[in-house]
Amino acid sequence: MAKIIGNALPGIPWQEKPEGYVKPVWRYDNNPIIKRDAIPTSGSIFNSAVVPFEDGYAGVFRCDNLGISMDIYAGFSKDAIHWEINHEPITFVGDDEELLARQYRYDPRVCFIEDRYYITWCNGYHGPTIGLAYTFDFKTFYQLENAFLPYNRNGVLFPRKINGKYMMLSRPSDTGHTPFGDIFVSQSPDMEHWGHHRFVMGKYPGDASAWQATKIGPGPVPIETDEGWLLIYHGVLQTCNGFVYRMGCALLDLEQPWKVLYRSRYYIMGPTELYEQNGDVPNVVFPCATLTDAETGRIAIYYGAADTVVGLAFTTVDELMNWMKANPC
Ligand code: BMA
Repeated sequence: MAKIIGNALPGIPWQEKPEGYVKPVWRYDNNPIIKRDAIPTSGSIFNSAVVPFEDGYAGVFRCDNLGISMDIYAGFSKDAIHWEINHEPITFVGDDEELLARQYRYDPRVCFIEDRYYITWCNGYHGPTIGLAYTFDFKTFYQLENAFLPYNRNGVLFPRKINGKYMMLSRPSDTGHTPFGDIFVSQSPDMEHWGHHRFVMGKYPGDASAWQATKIGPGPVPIETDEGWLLIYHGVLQTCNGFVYRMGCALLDLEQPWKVLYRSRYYIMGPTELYEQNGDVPNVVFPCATLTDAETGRIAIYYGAADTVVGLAFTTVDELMNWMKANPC
């Protein structure tokens, strides 16, 4: 049995795997948990991130408003299923007006490190790059320097320093709906200067794992286990009907996370439900966060569905480890 290294969180959302179900990830039976119009001005709420906070949970939510302006909003919950999302987007404080000027913000991730919650997101700055900020209370958000030059998406921090350095996964890209993309890791002594970039893994060549043949990108904050960093990521296949986004998993070396120990040949979840196949962008499941319970190995996955709503799904550390090891790339 693999062990999650982290806090016991017995209160996270959970449902047992349905009898006879053979896949490694199963959905919450009352999905989607956040509807597209959960706040008055939202046209869709999807790729979003949640964390344990105080005696409940907090989150940062991607809401595209009725002008299709993409922004990120703070929200709070007692049970991590029913959410109160602020009606106004996050405003950041900081020293540099140029940095604070908003173009667009989307696909947030939230990562608790040491004493604060870091937010990363896809930040418009003459093209998409990785915005970075921190908060202690989900009320005041301090914006830091963008991590990288454009063009980049899917900045995902590791939840602790590794060999004395902060580490961030990302997916260098281009200006548009990038038809390519591999995962890299970058290192920083101070959350400002990022370097020592290392290639982690790329799109899969050939048809043995075609669900990840076009591009891949990191999803939730990696989960530390005694066997390595468990990474849930998205993989994309370009079809004659557009991109299809699915979820997969990989295990990265604890000390050198650019070394891939396992990678699943089969996806762990794809868009098969109506709310995943049908929406503003059909056939998308896009994971951005997990809640984990170290005691039981339970994992709750938060994902955007069809770029329209937020879904919740469940798995365990052993389900994913066994799946990867039984079906390696
Ligand atoms: C990606 C990002 C995601 C989105 C996905 C599917 O390029 O823009 O926000 O969920 O496309 O449209």
